Formats: sequence, structure tokens, C-alpha cells
Amino acid sequence: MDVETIRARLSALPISEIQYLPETYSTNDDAMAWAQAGAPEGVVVIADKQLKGRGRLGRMWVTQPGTSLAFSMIFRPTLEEIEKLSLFSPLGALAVAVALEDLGLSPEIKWPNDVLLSRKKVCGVLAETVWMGSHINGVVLGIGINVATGSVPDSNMLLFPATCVESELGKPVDRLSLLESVLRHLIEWRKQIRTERFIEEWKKRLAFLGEKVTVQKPDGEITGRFQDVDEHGALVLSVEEQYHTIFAGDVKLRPLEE
Ligand code: BT5
Repeated sequence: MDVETIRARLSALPISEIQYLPETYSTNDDAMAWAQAGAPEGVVVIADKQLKGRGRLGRMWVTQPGTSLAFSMIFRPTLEEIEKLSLFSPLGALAVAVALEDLGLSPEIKWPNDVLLSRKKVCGVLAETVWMGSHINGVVLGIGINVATGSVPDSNMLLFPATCVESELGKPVDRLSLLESVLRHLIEWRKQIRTERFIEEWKKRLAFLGEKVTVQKPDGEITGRFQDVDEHGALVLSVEEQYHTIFAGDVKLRPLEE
């Protein structure tokens, strides 16, 4: 990858600026700093290797050079979008899922922010809020995708089984074509982020919906039926005829082992 090739391949998309880094700590950190310094909507930071890729809740994300995709995009949400800011993480997952479907794959979304192929994690999404004093003035959406075989970390580093796009597809995948496709779907679906259709399309790809699951929260576990998601993307769990609404960001979801 080099910046000229990336710019040429993404030239048809409404992206305001592209930064390519062969190596960085975290593209989300870079994009957050750039957003705080006033970068406009549509800036994208792409790296070939991350030294300190981040997941949620202080967890790590592994990005191997030459085989993974790691990038972050800056959004400047409208006031109406700020009311539903929690939908930016689903936006990332939906864009990746649709891009994988375009390749002929059948991805699922593991609530709220993972994309799975054959029930193994192929992509993680990290949405972070940019604050200006006490006001929200941006979202940085970071996406990591395992593309080729070397991108999949050792299983002892993982909380959940992982895979990569090429293993599932059985043939090579061009990283820049996949990047272009994800960004295109991201930009298109963002226009619909407040619509019912957006939630429906996200929901229809959710893994474990209707199944019995255990949700792990920092304050303990809760088991019930994954009943639904609400208009903010929160998970609705039914436990003994009572509904519990669980918000994104502080939970993990696993199928119940039985
Ligand atoms: C995520 O967090 O899945 C969000 C990952 C977001 C990564 C992107 S890359 C570009 C941008 N820059 C960043 O620094 N981050 C974003 P979470 O749901 O917390 O999952 C983290 C867990 O995923 C880890 O604890 C590992 O178990 C597992 N994991 C780490 N690297 C992986 C990989 N390459 N493939 C599959 N699973 C992985």
C-alpha cells in the first residue's frame, strides 16, 4: 500500500482527506487527535500496521502488516444524529457486513460491533466520541478487518474465535477493493442512520437474535433471551418475562454453552 495508490483507488468517494501510515500506534488515536484539531467530516486515516490497536474497554486489537485493514473515519454528526450517537458503531458493522456480502459471503453481526464469518470474528468496530468542552462535535469510527491468513492472531490472544476474509472465501481478496467497498457503504448507510430501514438492515444480520445468551457486563453476567434491539441499538434481553435493556459499550455477548 502507498498513499498515491490509495488516493487513486478511493478517488470516486467523497472523502475529504486521506492519511496513510505504514505504521502507527492506533488509527483511532490519530483520527481523534486530528478531529480535535478541527479536521472536517470525511477524513480517513489508514495504517498497514498498528502497534497499539485498541478494542473496547481497554482491550487490544491486532493489525498485522500486509494482511489486515485498519482505518478510522471522522464524522461530524448533526444534532439529530447526536441523539442517536450509539448507532455509529452499528453503522460500521453494517457497512462491513454489506461489503462482505458483495463478495458472496454471509456475514453476521455480533451485537453490537463485531462482524462474524462462520461465527468467527473477522472484524471489530470501535466508535469514539469527540468532545469539545461539554459538547459532542464528532465521532471517530475505527474498523479493523482480517483480510489474509496472516492477519488472524493466535487463539491464545483471543476471547472469541477469529477468522479472515480469504479463508472464508477460499481465494485472494484485494485489500484496497475491500477498503473502497466498506467506505462506500459507510458513506451511503450513514445517510440513512436515523431511519427504520437502517435498524432493520442491521437487525436482520444480528447473530443470536431470538436465542438464549449470556451477556457479560462489568458488574456481572445476565442470561436471557436476546429478544430485540431498540431504536438506539441497545440490546433487549428477556429474563423470566422481564425486559432488560443493555446499552452498547459495556457488555460482551456469547452464545450460552449448553
Ligand atoms: C473491537 O473491540 O473489536 C474493536 C476493534 C477496533 C479495531 C480498529 S482498527 C482501526 C482502529 N484503530 C484502533 O486502535 N482500533 C480501531 P472489542 O469488541 O473490545 O474486541 C477486542 C477483542 O478482539 C480482543 O480482546 C481480542 O480477543 C480480539 N481480537 C484482537 N485482535 C483481533 C483480530 N485481529 N481478529 C479477531 N479478534 C481480535
